[in-house]
Amino acid sequence: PDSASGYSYEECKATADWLLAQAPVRPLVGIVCGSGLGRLAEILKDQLVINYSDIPNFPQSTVHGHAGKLVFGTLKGKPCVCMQGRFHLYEGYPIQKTTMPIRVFKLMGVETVILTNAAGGLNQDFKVGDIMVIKDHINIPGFAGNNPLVGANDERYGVRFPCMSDAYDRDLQQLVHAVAAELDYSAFMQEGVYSVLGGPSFETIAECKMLRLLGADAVGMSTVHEVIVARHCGMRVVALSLITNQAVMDYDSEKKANHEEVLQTGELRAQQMEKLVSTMVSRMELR
Ligand code: 6GU
Repeated sequence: PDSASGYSYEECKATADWLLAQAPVRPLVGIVCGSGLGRLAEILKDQLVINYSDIPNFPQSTVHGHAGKLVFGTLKGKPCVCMQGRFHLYEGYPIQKTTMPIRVFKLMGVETVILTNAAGGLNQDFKVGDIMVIKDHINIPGFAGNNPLVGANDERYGVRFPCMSDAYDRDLQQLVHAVAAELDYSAFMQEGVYSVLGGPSFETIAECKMLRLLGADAVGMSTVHEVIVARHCGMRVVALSLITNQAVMDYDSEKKANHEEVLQTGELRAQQMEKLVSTMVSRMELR
């Protein structure tokens, strides 16, 4: 293959330039909204909303609970772009396609990426509605060779073998916790390790136990591939998981993971997520 992205650098650049030509701002912060968290995009001021279907080269979003819109605007005066709806492996895209928008972020000038997702809690201390600041990840699809950087490396983005031990920016993690304390959210803030699976089926009980043994605190179907691509091209990353349900860990449990519960919990915490992210952005030191 002559491109690691599923799209060439030139295609991503053309998309970025097409967007910048109409965007009201040149974004420095890129935000990705998880399942049930799409309302985050609606708090941007002076918005320009563009449907994914109108953007040259853009993949299309297919999931209920995930709109397919790119929203430009400002948060507390800071120029942002927000993906309302992201792309997942389980939708059937090659993994390089799911992360294409992250490279478009980079080529538009974004320096800091804020990723949100809905996740199942594996850590028994976590409660539904907790917000976990991701401090590390376990990339299960990556173990099987499904990594978004597979293929020829384009040096214009980054190196062949990027470091991931510093993937989640420590200063930004501290910022989330500081902002959460100020907002009086500490009671439902957690930190931990996010493990990603391909989905779309939820985990079996044995798989949940395995992930917990491996050191994972939460499990989901997104984010990690975006983090890898963002770090490869040198953007700072901060990521938040909303614990929308407890992963089922024992055979006596009557509980069953389902998408409706995921969306409902999203609704429950939507306002606090919005406040947390917007306050964080307002405190970020940007160029
Ligand atoms: Cl329990 N598992 C996965 N893989 N993703 C989720 C989830 C569970 N809950 C929300 N998203």
